[in-house]
Amino acid sequence: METLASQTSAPSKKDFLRELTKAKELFFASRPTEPLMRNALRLIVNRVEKNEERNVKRLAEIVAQASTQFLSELEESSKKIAEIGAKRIKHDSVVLTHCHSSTVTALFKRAKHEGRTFEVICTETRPVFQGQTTAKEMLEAGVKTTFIIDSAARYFMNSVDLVLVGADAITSEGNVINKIGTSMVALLAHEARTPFYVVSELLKFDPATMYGDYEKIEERSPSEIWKGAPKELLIKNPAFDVTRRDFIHGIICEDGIISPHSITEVMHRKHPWVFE
Ligand code: RUB
Repeated sequence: METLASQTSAPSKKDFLRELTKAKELFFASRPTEPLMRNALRLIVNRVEKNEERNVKRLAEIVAQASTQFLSELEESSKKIAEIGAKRIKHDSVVLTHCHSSTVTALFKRAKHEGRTFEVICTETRPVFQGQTTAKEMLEAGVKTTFIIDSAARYFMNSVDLVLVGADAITSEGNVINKIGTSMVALLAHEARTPFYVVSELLKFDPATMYGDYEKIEERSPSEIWKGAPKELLIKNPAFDVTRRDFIHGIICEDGIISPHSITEVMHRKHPWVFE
């Protein structure tokens, strides 16, 4: 958006807004399960629309400012989340995580920095093994780490004190969309009575779900699962799944640890522009 804005030759604010909206729609279509990106674009277009300025060059500067502000607020949120969430990591505890979430690993690093001793169990996260990224990052941070196959999650769940996962999207009902397998881990945690928390910036909230839309689940290439599979074989590769709010103890976000039920209310208070 920033590049588009800096290179624009739009003669008027109306044309500039048309260009921005077109680009926004292209980005929206590029990744279906990405509300954070959509909220960033919403913020940028909203800032331009609301500004009294009519000069296109200055409006382009507003685009740049809004993007920088969005990114720095996101960084701030991640720090705040780590600060809040690290307190939930008890001494000598075992924490399981699924996939790779930079928000979750920042929280782990903060807990480690504060001197807590804990262990992390990472699921490998088939088909593309993002668990390896988590495992490497944790080892580099000096955290004792165990790597398991996804289907061993129940085997280990009884020795886990806490489950922390990231989020790709949060719906208006407080359900969470995250890497495929997350809802299975949540069910296991529920059955073993292990607290299950989602660690996420509020801006992963998808306002479209409020107005009836379902969060779309991105379907990735079958070759990620089996290269050279028999041609007649049907392979399905959904990248994400939905974890119902009933299985989520809380969402650890920059506003504190909130109930998934309160997400819409919190968003109305903190980021009312997402609903516009
Ligand atoms: C990554 C994934 C992560 C969330 C949150 O899946 O599901 O848990 O994106 O990550 P993929 P973060 O690798 O397929 O995108 O906290 O870094 O935003």
